[in-house]
Amino acid sequence: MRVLIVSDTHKKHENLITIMEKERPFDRMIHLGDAEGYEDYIAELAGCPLDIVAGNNDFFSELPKEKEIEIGGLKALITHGHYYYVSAGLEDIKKEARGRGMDIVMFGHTHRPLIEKDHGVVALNPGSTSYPRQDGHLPSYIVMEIDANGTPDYQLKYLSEEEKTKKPL
Ligand SMILES: [Mn+2]
Repeated sequence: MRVLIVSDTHKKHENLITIMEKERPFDRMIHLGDAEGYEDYIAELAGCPLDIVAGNNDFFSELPKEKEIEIGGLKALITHGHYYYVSAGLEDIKKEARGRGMDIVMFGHTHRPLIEKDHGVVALNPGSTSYPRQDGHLPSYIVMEIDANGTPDYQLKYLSEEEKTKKPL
């Protein structure tokens, strides 16, 4: 199974579309918030099951604040991250995930990608497809692949300078 994980699209979809075309086929997609009302549009683009949560900019959204999902036998907590103050550090969110017996916790909000394994919990942040804040400022995302034995692999990926949109965001 192949899962595309993105976050923080903020109403700009050019890079997201490029990422989807590059990474197809994928079986499932996860969006970690700040879709800003475009969740139905993004689900249509994805053309596969989409799990999506509300971000801090999703003011009038009926999306859930967080979800516990199962991916290929692994338990994952998905949430935007602001309720766990991820901009200040990952202690709270990792503690919450560990307390709930999660294998994986996925979040966004910081616009800085990260893959971190800590005491049995994998923390994933795909960064932002639209407004990257890490060094280099390339749009980022994560591809999770689970092989036939149920072993997960996580790849943090970036669009190149050539691939990213030239339109001013
Ligand atoms: Mn955001």
